[in-house]
Amino acid sequence: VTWRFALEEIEGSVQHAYAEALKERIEERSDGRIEIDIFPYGSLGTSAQLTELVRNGSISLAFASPGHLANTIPEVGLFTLHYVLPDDADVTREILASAELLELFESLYANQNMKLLGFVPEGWMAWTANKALRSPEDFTGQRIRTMTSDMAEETFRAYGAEPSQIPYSQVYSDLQLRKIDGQSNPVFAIEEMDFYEVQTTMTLARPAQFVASVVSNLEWYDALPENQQQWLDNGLKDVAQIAWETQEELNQTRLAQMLEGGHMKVVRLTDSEREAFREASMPVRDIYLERTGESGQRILGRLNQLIEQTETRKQS
Ligand code: 6CS
Repeated sequence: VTWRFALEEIEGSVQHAYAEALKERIEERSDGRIEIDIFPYGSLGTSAQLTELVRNGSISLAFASPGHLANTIPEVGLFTLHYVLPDDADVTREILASAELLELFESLYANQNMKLLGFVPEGWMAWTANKALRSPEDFTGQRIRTMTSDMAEETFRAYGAEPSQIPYSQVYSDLQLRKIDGQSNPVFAIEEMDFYEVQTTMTLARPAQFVASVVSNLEWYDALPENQQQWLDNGLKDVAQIAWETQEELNQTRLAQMLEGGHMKVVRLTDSEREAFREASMPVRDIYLERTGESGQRILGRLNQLIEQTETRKQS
């Protein structure tokens, strides 16, 4: 049998490394009875289209980034909020890998005919533009590209920007043609999508991790023979760690590459500069809660508990 796995990123990306690692494990464990066919970004469609293909069963597995998925599942808009997850990368990694967090979202995905298989952090979001973005005021009037959901726009609107939703594949040309002034993505992606060629400045504000989710078609997953389901579940656990290490490495080496190339100015925000953004982003939590009601309240509350528990455990 062949499992089709569709990516929202091109070859050489974090998602690609994840898919390759999963493919290797599953093909090995199944003694070649299962083959995984990987479709890098561009071969099948935009993120929103990939989600449709999973939901209708045309493909078995796909990445679905919350920034694109939040119109379908408002609660995942959580991951578009800024300064919600802790600064400590280890705490964030643990929380995103925890069964407790997955459980909070499982039924929301299931209602859309998807099985939520995991959350994959891909590194800190960085902002690029043709100027430094040191304060919310610097965003005034900036046309900022966001992922394709209404929730993804809200934080940038709170900063005073003019956000617009654009598919990933269109970002480079829109920057080049100056239809937009800036965008937000992890460092590795800014390098591999060549955004640095058409932007002068990258601002490192560490506002949020880029978080993707891995999904499958729900009926497909439920119909898998038990041993295949186990290979998949175990494979996913193994590759979580690999994905984490890959993103760390890619984000570091590609930052160094872009710095060496002298393509962009890189600005790192101080703690007090970050604090101003944190404050400006707070009202967006109310917008999230308005759109998600009790369900979002439960998720945000439980997330804060998980953060506290994990931080206390780490300290002791
Ligand atoms: O900005 C985006 O749309 C995309 N960015 C990354 C790093 N992965 C997938 C997502 O669709």
